[in-house]
Amino acid sequence: MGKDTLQTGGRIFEVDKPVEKKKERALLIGVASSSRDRWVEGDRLEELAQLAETAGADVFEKILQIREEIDPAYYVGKGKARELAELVKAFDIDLLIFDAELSPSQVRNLEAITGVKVIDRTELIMDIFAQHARTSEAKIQVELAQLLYRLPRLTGKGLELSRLGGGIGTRGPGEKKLEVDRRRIKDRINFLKKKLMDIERTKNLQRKRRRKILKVSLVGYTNTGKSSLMNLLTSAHVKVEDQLFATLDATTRVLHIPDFPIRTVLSDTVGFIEDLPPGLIASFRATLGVAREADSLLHVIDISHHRLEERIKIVDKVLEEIGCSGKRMIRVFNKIDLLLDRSIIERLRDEYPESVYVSAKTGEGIEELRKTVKRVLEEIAPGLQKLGANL
Ligand SMILES: Nc1nc2c(ncn2[C@@H]2O[C@H](COP(=O)(O)OP(=O)(O)OP(=O)(O)O)[C@@H](O)[C@H]2O)c(=O)[nH]1
Ligand SMILES: [Mg+2]
Repeated sequence: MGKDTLQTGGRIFEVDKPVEKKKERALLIGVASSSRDRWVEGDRLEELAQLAETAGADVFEKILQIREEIDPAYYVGKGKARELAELVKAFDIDLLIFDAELSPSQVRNLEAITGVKVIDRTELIMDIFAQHARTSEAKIQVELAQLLYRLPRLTGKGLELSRLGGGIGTRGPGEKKLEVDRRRIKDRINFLKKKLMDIERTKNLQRKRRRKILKVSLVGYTNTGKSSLMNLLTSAHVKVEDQLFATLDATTRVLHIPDFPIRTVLSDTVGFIEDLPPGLIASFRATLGVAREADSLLHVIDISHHRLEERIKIVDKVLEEIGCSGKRMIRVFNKIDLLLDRSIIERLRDEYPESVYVSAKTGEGIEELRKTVKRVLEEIAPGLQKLGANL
């Protein structure tokens, strides 16, 4: 197989010549405001690459630019934009993904200069949600979030919501639907909102009927092992994938706790991520309702991730945003089988008194998790125990 090389901006790129093209080839671009920030942005680009792969792209290269101020016209500056155009041409790139929220004019200018589709982090996340949505509830929620994101990005000059080509960043509401005018999009938004309100009302009724049941909910960053733990702790068969946002629906199953008299259920929920688009959080209100209604939360954390403390903060913040702060929470540090050095566990135990260390893969620590859940439920349901015997 032949190689292509291209030198640009002091870097040499070498890649196999594309033989058969199936996936969209994506170039990822991030900007750090100082060289000190480059590590943080580097990590974010790493996550963006994972998101892009989950969406079905073939990540060609990640480009990190240090730039004190964002260019209002091109985000990265015109010189860099020209460089991107060169790369696009030389390497047959289909798609540019920016680790930012781009303004409509930045997208337009970048698409004009490079000739390919340009999307940002929010659109990429929404695309994954659109691809993974299975139930009608999830589909409605994603469509609503996408329309809410795109509506203010419409300009009056005939630029429709439809984008260059198809594929990543264009999924969700069909192209036809996107070409309708603002008025009809607003009508559609109102219609979807009403439908979601109906769903929420029905769910609230169901929950009221289940009031005498104790509810525990798994929450946490995406890909930390929530669904794996759900399957281990209950008889559920939730899809487990090494992908971001594999789960978009809340599954609820009976959680059997030995010698515990109150019926208890466990729910799996959609994962969180840094900069989760606010439209998505708002749209997923009904699905996230299970976390809001829970008596206790199991916050699942991937202990092998090098930025786990930041991720804990991100999840805590989202939980606050969706009205879950102040709930009794057990921190479940998962994937301990991946640790080379276990001394981190002692440090985390000091910092998080209510924490458990498990591996959904090997089963290590699961008994301790069950015991901790039982102890916490006994504490939050005093007196209910005697009552519960009759439930
Ligand atoms: N090594 C190891 N891998 C694990 C463990 N638990 C889960 N995984 C893997 O981590 C990946 C994500 O697991 P899931 O259970 O789908 O994670 P999730 O939190 O439900 O992810 P989303 O629904 O996408 O947010 C899968 O590839 C799992 O096989 C563990 O304890 N150890
Ligand atoms: Mg899951």
